[in-house]
Amino acid sequence: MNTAKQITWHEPPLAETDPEIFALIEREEAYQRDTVRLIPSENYASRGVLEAAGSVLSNKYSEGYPFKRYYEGQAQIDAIEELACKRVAELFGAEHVNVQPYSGSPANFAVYAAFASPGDTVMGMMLPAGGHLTHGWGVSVTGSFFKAVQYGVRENDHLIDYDQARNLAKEHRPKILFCGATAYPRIIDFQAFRSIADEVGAILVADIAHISGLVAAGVHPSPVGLADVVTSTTHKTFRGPRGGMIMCKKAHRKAINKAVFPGLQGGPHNQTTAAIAVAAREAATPEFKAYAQKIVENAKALAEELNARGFRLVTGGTDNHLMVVDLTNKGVPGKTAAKALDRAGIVVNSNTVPFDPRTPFDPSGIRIGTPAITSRGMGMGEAKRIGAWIDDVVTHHEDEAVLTRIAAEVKEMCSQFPAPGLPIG
Ligand code: DSN
Repeated sequence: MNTAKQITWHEPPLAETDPEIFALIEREEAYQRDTVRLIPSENYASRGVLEAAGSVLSNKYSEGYPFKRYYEGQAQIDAIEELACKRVAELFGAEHVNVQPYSGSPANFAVYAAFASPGDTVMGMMLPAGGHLTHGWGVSVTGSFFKAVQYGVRENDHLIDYDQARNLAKEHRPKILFCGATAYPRIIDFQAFRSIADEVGAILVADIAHISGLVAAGVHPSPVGLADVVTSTTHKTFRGPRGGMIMCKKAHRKAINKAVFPGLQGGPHNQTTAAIAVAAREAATPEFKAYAQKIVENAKALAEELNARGFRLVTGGTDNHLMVVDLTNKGVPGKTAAKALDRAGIVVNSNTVPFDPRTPFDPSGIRIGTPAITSRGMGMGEAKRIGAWIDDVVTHHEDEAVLTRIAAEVKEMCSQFPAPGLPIG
């Protein structure tokens, strides 16, 4: 671990004990340093977050909750978990917090375990409309263990079809109603979902994995206090470690805790818990608020640039950290474009667009987000430059000379914006 204090190790370093893995990590560092990372669910965690996540806390087993463990020797672990929960609760104004879910999917599974039984009806947004696998999509166990009803977006403007959601809820009366998305570029109306859930007596769950950093900073309306349960990963706009968390009303504390442990998981990943605490502290600062605002400004600037260059954006633009670009009019499939962009040092993921005639593995679009470039301090000027590069790559996706030239330009720009958490290379 690379800490500020001088450490003398009695063991040889990883570079000597496992040069293969060491070399791959070094290559990944260079990749993350020299490329423009636009996958909206990725980010750069701070050095502090990485130090906590790579710490000796990984050596501990701590089944249970603070001061009610099945293992001894928990003095530090209890204090760390309490601090993590307290910081997250204060940041979001949550009545109860559980930071033990291993990631976002386990957090969502815990909600099913707490409030539904196999065969019950549940409801969420369909994956091709921008929902998540765990919101009841067929290939997920949430779509096969439960009777999952799926709402989507409107055909004319690709905005969430709240009327359809209400009608389906009234018809099927789900026990759980999920809202939240992984590829939706607009503000989510949590109040509308609250009223739908109330009409049918459903538990309302808001999955804010993508936007939790924006919510913490007040840049996106918060569902905390409106939804019965709020789930999130901790590594996207929140800029923490790979992990998950659940916030809920006090009334649901017992059900949620029991579902996470012993319902679904064993011992929590204490190194992740500590790193979540570090991230929550960072997210409470004025700098983080400014960061979250800049994420959205940069996304809007990039969306404008792409619009001006004839790209078709789902819903026409963005209000948050991401956009989905339908490449049909450019005659380039999403996967082909994403691969060419990667060769040019611009990392995105291919993505289905609403009502996509193509397959999920070879869809019509790409998904682009600005959390990671904003963490490096890039601004609207860089966002617009990136838009121009994306246009060049899509137009010349088979021209390796163009891709190589752009990769060099990207690397040069990246060298001016050191990434948090990475050694200076
Ligand atoms: N985390 C999701 C994303 O990339 O948006 C997928 O589960």
